[in-house]
Amino acid sequence: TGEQAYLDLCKYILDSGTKKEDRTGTGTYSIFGHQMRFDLQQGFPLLTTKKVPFRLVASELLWFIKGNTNIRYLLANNNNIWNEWAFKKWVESSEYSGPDMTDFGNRSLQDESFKKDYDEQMEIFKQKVLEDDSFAKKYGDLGSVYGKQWRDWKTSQNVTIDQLKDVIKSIRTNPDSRRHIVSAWNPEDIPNMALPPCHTLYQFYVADGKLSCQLYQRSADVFLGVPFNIASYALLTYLIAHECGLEVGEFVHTFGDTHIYANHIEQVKIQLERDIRPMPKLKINKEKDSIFDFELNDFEIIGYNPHPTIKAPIAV
Ligand code: DHF
Ligand code: TMP
Repeated sequence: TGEQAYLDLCKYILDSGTKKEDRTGTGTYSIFGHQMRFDLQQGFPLLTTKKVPFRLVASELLWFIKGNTNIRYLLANNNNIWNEWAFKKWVESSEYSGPDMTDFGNRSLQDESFKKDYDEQMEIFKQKVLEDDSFAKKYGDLGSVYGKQWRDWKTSQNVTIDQLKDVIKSIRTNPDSRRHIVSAWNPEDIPNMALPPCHTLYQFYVADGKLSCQLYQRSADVFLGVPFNIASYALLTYLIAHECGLEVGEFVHTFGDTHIYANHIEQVKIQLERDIRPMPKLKINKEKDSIFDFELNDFEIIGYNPHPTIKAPIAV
């Protein structure tokens, strides 16, 4: 369990994963179906064998919780993790007239002079999203992604469902229920999303006064995405437990296609050589109750002393 389970998964994929091509053209080593457990009573599961930027995890989660789907919010919080997927829509649109950005993810890794153009266009794009309201509305938005499905799921009868509010209510009023579920996977809305949801569905469970959460993640970039996903769902569980007057239980992380990208292998090997350090603790502002009122400075990570950052390119 815990961080060791993460390292064991990495090692298992390196040793036994099947070489498999993927949508991004990068290539992966992959296994299908896996589960890890994190006991949240032991501390906050922010990996220590590399530095995971909690600030980015937390601002992304707040963005989901607010039902926001526009990268403007993330950019305003100096969070760049979703830029490529909005940028892609922009450079593929008829309004874009700069240098050709086809396959920018792969080309920027192979071609220095292209990378210069790409970085420049990305900077211009970010500024426009931050400064130009109508541009941001059109090109900063990732479509019906997580925030939309969590807070504002539209039924075919045009009724709005606030899954997050509803699940909190059901945890409070009917803790033994086996139906505490939030789904981001809305089949009819998938074509309207910049990326179909990777963290697809989650369920809560209450026993002995403790709140546990299980996530089904259909597709998992084990080196870059998964450390964020673990911390994000752990934080969500802490916040909902806090609001519902419960202790935290476990985070159970269940995976579909679980892969390490071919261009992350060396990074993973470095990480595997490092020793695990004590888990940090999360402190949350006790003056706030509702998950919908939290801001970034209501959270504090204490005792986090990770090994250094390990950089890796993200597959777009
Ligand atoms: N695509 C792919 N191929 N993998 C992903 O993990 C992924 N995740 C997305 C969107 N698309 C994706 C959203 N989440 C990073 C982490 C999570 C994330 C997106 C990006 C990331 O690049 N993390 C870097 C640091 C980033 C920074 O400091 O700005 C890391 O080293 O953890
Ligand atoms: P896919 O849609 O072709 O599965 O590509 C999505 C990639 O992004 C895949 O490598 C999984 C990764 N990913 C995560 O691991 N975690 C995340 O939170 C997100 C958004 C994506």
